[in-house]
Amino acid sequence: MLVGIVGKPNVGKSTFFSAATLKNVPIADYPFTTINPNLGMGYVRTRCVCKEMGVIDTPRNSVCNDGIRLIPVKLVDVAGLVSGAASGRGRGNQFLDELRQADALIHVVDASGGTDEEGRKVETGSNDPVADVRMVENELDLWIFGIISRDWERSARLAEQTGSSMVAQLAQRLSGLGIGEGTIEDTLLRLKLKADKPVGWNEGDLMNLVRALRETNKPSLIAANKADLPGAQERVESLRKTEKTVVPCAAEAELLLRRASEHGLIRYTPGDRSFEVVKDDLTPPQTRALQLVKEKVLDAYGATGVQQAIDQAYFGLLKAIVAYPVEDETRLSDKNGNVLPDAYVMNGGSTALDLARKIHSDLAQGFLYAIDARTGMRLSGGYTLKNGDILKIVSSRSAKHG
Ligand SMILES: Nc1nc2c(ncn2[C@@H]2O[C@H](COP(=O)(O)OP(=O)(O)O)[C@@H](O)[C@H]2O)c(=O)[nH]1
Ligand SMILES: [Mg+2]
Repeated sequence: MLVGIVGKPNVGKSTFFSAATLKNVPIADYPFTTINPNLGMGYVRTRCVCKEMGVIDTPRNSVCNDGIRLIPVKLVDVAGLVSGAASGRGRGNQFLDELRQADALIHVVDASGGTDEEGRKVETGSNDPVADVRMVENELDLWIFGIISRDWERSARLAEQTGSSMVAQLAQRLSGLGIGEGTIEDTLLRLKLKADKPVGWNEGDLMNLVRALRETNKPSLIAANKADLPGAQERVESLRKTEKTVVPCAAEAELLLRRASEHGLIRYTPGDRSFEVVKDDLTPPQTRALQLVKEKVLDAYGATGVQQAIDQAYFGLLKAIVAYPVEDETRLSDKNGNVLPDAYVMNGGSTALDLARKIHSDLAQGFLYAIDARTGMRLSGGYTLKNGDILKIVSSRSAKHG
């Protein structure tokens, strides 16, 4: 699973990405190093099962801070989108390539209204972020439209003449986006477009199809960033009138808190409502900066919003769940005695076999059954994982860990 950070230039995407991927808590087994500067690991934040199970855990692939589990997830900082990007303007084609791989989008807007449509700095409040949301969505739609509509009339006619469904052809065109036949069939049905009569579809029909496919394939939420600036609160409210999920956000504040925590000035777990100063000789500028974050962000909104946006993208939009594989189902440990060593973020609907596959292909190939550590019950490979499941995978082949 991969979440993309999108938006027009200068809204704070890179600041969001830097804050989200800054490691202010060390992880023992770090899952991957940066492949390119735009792709990195952030965390999702979830209540760990350690408290419920009454154990003190020793996480390896993730972190547990007093019962809060931070689990690495992938994020991609997509190049800024401007009007015309779909036809190659700006860094058009680059953003499309980065976007292709994303399963969901965090759409960052400038809630202070202080950047124009091209990302130039303007007077605070003079730009409407709702218009920016539409601009970016429109670019995404035009891009998908471009993929679908190429040589459309001829293909549609040919399909009707040969009596072949448009579903397969659309799926082929959209395979790069990972949109399969099932999604296309459902969407056509919902829009009452006949798959075997594509000649009758007009441009409006095609645009509706595109929009619906985008919403399914790239579900998104709005991170209303720069919420610390004057007037942002009003624009957060107006965004809430038109957008489904709006998370007020202050990426710069989150970056500051994570850095301060990394340097031992404060105690702060990403997503916390507050921080605690632990170093007693802060410089006056440090004290002032932290005080501002507290007043303008934490007290005003309850959090910086960066962690909340990521959690909402994974658990809300993508309906992800967390599973804890163990090798000893009574001690809840691995072979080396690490308790609840790993936590995996998985697609909603994943099975016990999917979990085995995620750990090691050998484990999946020799899959016999899984054991639910809570109940001791045996589960088959087709068992659908529930959030917080702790499972031992029993396999005829052993996986080599580490
Ligand atoms: N006040 C304020 N400024 C921010 C915030 N996040 C980013 N910025 C500033 O917005 C400008 C653009 O940020 P950047 O991350 O480079 O934007 P990008 O072009 O979307 O990647 C920079 O000057 C940041 O310091 C925020 O939460 N609050
Ligand atoms: Mg940037």
